Amino acid sequence: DGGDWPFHAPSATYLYTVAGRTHVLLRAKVGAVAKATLVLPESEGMVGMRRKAREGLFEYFEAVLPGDGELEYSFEIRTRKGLTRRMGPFRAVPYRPETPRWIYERVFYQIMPDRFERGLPGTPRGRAFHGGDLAGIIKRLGHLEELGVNALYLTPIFESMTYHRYDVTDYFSIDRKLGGWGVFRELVRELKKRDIRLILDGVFHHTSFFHPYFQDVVRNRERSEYRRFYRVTGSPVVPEQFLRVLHSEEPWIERYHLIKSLDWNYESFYSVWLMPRLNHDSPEVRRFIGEVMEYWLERGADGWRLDVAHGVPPELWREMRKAMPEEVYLVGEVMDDPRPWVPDAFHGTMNYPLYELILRFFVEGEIDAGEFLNGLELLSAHLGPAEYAMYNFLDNHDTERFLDLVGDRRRYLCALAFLMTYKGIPSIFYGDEIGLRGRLDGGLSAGRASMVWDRGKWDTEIFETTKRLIRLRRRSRALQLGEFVPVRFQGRTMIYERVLGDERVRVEIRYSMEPEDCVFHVTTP
Ligand code: ARE
Repeated sequence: DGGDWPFHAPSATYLYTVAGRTHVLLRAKVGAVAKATLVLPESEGMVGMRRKAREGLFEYFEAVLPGDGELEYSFEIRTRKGLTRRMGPFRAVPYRPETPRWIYERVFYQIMPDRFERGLPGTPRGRAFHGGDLAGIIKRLGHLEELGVNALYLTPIFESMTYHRYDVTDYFSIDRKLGGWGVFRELVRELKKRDIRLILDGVFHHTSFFHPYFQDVVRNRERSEYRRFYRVTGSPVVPEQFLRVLHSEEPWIERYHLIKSLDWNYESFYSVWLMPRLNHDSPEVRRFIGEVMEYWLERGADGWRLDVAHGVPPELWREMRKAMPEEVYLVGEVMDDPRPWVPDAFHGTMNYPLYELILRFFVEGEIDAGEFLNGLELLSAHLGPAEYAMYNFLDNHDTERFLDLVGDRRRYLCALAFLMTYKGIPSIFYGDEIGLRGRLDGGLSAGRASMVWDRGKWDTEIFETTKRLIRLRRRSRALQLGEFVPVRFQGRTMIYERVLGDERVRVEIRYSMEPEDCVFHVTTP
């Protein structure tokens, strides 16, 4: 019956190339296909397809071939009921993602500047502001070099009122508290000298309430030339009482919380009044975003991490992408299904689906290696070629520290070994490399403790192992771009290889739920 025949089309999802090889995929109803074979022109023969992953009703089959040119092929399908049929022929040029070539050899380091290091004397220090700045980063570039990372992701650095700076008041200037434009220029120079690439955090879902455009809307309402920049939902934009509290003598943090319980008439990020949402349908807003992005690319940034990207229509990002040079790395902060966003709106997204799998396998121990593998392969089938450009992490400024979650140093290092030997661009959140711990009460800012510079307080085993894994990653093209070949995934053991041409790297990771009982080996047979 018709439902037993699988589906294939020569589109990006089912036919693409990476690093000189071609991936061919088929989707079938679970259990319907007994055997799938890729049939190539006579001289090249037949290739058995591997059952890659399953999801609900469907499963995927895959064959990987050397070469990346035009392909002529068909499939031979044997159904569970013993029927055999040819599908095809197809003749197509595999989809080739346009990705900046420099990203593959990179390991990212993420810094939240306020929490890293003070370089300028005299910056005020409190519970919110810890006083880190860009001069502090320059001062510690030696640390980045020693660690071996060669790309940097900075959370926002533009003028704003909070320590995290996700409420931007001026997109064209570097926050004075961070050292301003002069120090930024020096940072860019120092990074270039060391071949460390830089991506910035672009907050274009919302601005600060105190951005001059929104202030103009609050003051002039319908008469404001910026009224179409935001999503005002009624009148007045903010009620009298809101303004009274705002302009009262109370300390800023008191006013911030008092206003929370009032009403206002504009859309905002998660109902945070400080962050009014931009109107992304407006051509002026689109032009503005494009201008800001270009401005900092011209001044030394190599790419953008785009905040709340999933809260902005994908066409806007596609438009931006088209206007940017090919070498600009674009990463969207997308927490759920990445499929609407890659590979055409962004090169990659922050890999939350992978993070979730890692948590379930390494932290909760709730899935076994077999289920973990199925999750990986399913994600791989969804991402296609974009999986090599995803921004992979064990934690970041929005999560708890992985070490706190897993509570076990050995298992932390095993998870790190996995991250460094898997497909996608690995990253380290500042402090992870020294075993920095966060607060254990959870919440959004649990992992944002200040970096510790007293070496006596570092976890040297974590530091040395992190360095070793980064070195391994950077030296091996197979780890960066190789095919992922599962060898054994059973219980809490996984063995896989990464293969690129003649280079073959074998990774073995085993753990039990007993404390400090995890080992990994990375070998080149
Ligand atoms: C602050 C406090 C919070 C408090 C909040 C509201 O830290 O404890 O609840 O205020 O008063 C930035 C700051 C945050 C700040 C926030 C609001 O870094 O510290 O929170 O601004 O002022 C969702 C979004 C996702 C977003 C996360 C945080 O979908 O896009 O929430 N991530 C980005 C940045 C953040 C940044 C912002 C957005 C705002 O990376 O750092 O916050 O510019 C589930 C949901 C997700 C949700 C997630 C929250 O998984 O499915 O949608 O993500 O929980 O972790």
